[in-house]
Amino acid sequence: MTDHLETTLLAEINAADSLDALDAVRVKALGKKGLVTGQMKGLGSMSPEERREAGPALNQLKNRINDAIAAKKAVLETAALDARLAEERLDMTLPVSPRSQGRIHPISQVLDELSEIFADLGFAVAEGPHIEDDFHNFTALNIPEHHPARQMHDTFYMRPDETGERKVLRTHTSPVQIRTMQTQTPPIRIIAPGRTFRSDSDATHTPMFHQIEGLVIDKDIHMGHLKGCLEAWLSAFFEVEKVKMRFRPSYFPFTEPSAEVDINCTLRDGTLIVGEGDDWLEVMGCGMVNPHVLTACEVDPNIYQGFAFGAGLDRLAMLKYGMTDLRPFFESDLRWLQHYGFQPLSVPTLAGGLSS
Ligand code: 2NM
Repeated sequence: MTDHLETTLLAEINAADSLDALDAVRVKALGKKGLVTGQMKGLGSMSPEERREAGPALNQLKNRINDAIAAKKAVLETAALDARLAEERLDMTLPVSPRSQGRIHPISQVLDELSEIFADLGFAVAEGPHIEDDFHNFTALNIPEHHPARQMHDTFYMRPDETGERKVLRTHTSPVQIRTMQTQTPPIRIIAPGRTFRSDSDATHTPMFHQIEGLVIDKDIHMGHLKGCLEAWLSAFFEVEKVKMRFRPSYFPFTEPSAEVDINCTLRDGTLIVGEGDDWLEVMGCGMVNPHVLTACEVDPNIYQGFAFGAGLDRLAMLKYGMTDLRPFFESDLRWLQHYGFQPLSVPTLAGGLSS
């Protein structure tokens, strides 16, 4: 009886072709109303002698059925996994789905380009506070109180502090140069890029804008060095062999002599082309650092001279990349950024550095 049952069950286990079918056999044999379970229940009505013989035999049968089910289950699971692996193949040649990506703001882009160009020329990048004291923003730059140049700057003043001192939002990055001259000994070669503030607002002026200034202090520095330096970075920045420049005499309190610099350009089909044609475009101011400025920073003008220059970073970005309105630079409109911004990892955006 048991032998026949075992043979039948083992055959059914062996024939089970899915985990569900195998489970059905398990229930049929060992479930609450299963065949083996039923036989075990019958032990209760046997005589002790019969039970002593039938009990162990039934237990062993139950164990063998259990083992057979476990073995078959392992076989079926392996087969199921193999089938899934064969079916669910990844196609590595499929293109990845596009993900939206941020853009580099044109100001950041242009600053990166200029930092690289000036690094090639041996300049370090210097920074300083946006809220400045009167000395660093004006007095040290040879702009004394009641000097008309102070009115020129449309300064934002902070509320006076306990001592009555009125700090300002820096109107240019020149105070960074002052701080550098106060704390470092020449030779000095720095650029000072950053935010600046003037109470002014139209299509080409925003109350906050960006400047990049440069300063070189050393022995025997003259205007030839200034001219060579400007020619090198303007050519590299506008990506032309050699930019044609024009120096127009000008006035700044902090430089003497002072000049405004134009570059040669032309407008073709609405786009600006630098280095061709016979139009001129003003791009910056410059000059030899006024001895009064050196003295204010405790640099001896009998030993050291230097040149300085300043340009609008936003304006340089507009000229190079063709924006006509400055205001959207600071409106955080993602559509504008998608259009004028730069891909973080695209290769041809960084300046190629200086040729030759
Ligand atoms: C300009 C034009 C000319 C300038 C001068 C100095 C300093 F601190 F050395 F005196 N910093 N920046 C300078 C000179 C800035 O911007 C149009």
